[in-house]
Amino acid sequence: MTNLLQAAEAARQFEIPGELAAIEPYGSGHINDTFCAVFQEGSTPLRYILQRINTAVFKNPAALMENIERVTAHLAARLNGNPDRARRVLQLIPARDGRRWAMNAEIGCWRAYRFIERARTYDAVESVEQAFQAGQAFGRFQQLLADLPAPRLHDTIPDFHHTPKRFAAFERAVAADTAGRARDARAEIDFAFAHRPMAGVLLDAGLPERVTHNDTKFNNVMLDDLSGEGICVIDLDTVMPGLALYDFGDMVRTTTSPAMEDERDLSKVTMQFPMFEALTRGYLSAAGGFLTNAEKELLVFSGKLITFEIGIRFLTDHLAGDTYFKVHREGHNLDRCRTQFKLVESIEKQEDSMNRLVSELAAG
Ligand code: ADP
Ligand code: GN1
Ligand code: MG
Repeated sequence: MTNLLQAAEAARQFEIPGELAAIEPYGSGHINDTFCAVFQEGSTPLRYILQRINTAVFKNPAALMENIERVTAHLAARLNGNPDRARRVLQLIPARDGRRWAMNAEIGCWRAYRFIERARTYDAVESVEQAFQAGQAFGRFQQLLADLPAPRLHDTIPDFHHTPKRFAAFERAVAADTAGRARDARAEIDFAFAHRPMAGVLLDAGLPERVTHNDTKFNNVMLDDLSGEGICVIDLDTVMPGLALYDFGDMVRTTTSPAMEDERDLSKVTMQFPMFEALTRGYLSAAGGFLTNAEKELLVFSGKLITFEIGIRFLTDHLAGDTYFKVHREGHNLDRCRTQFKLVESIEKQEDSMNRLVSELAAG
């Protein structure tokens, strides 16, 4: 974990005018360390987001930052003329040495963004309007990046959504049982094996490669405080070539259940049909124009698959002794796995009606 002194030292590496007045940990992500820094220039305090990139997870930060630079520049160009552009696309602050990020042995690898004010993220969805807004914002994100000029973006994490490879890693973790936890996770392990046949379906469907976000958690879209509009997609570390359905699937995973990802009371975890309807309407309002029929037919399936995939990733990490996702309590990854599998079951129960709805929406 990064301490505040390191974060303050990192903050001073960037082209930010004024004096550092305050800095504190921020957000609830599982991978990077995020801080909010306040700089005071004269009487005006301005906020910034500082992030330490987890280089155990992102092994090539230079490639990752090049992706982010290209993607944010493209989005900014596409939003040219929009009076609210500064809040609708992340804006990197350059480091004092002119690079887009700062790095040294003491502090690690850091970037800084302008703070998007008068908007916020939510860890759990609260209304159908929010679900619609999230779907539309991520759909628009894909749409705006559809004409990103060559070359292809770097794969910041190769095979990130390759579910069969995720499954193979899970099987290895069960066999190794490094942390001696397999015995107490029998029900979850059995659930995973029973669902193995679906792992390869998206990859085998011959769907087109697009520029996708790949981590479309509901808390990765900022909603405007006044209008509720989904104004800015954030957390761009995994923007890379992928399938549109990786994004839609992760939206279903995180935007249809009212429960937190680590909720222990599984009775609260459920795929709420009205949320799914709003999410799908929002997504199709932006992405409906470019999606192929094959993609539309697999929208519901992608929700089930990506929820399953993240579930087996949490379970794998639990079995391996919590080396990947940040954990804040004993059994945290197992709790997260359980909510995912509960949600898979909830989707399975409603799959037919969800598919009927998508056919109606896609047709008209
Ligand atoms: P993580 O990978 O850890 O999830 P994020 O990039 O999603 O990191 O940032 C963590 C949180 O910080 C977000 O959920 C959001 O609330 C906040 N945040 C990130 N970037 C900005 C920004 N530019 N302006 C305001 N808040 C931000
Ligand atoms: C991680 O960084 P964060 O918390 O937005 C993970 C995602 C998972 C998510 C589960 C690089 O996302 O793939 O879906 O946790 N990111 C990475 O909450 O592995
Ligand atoms: Mg995030």
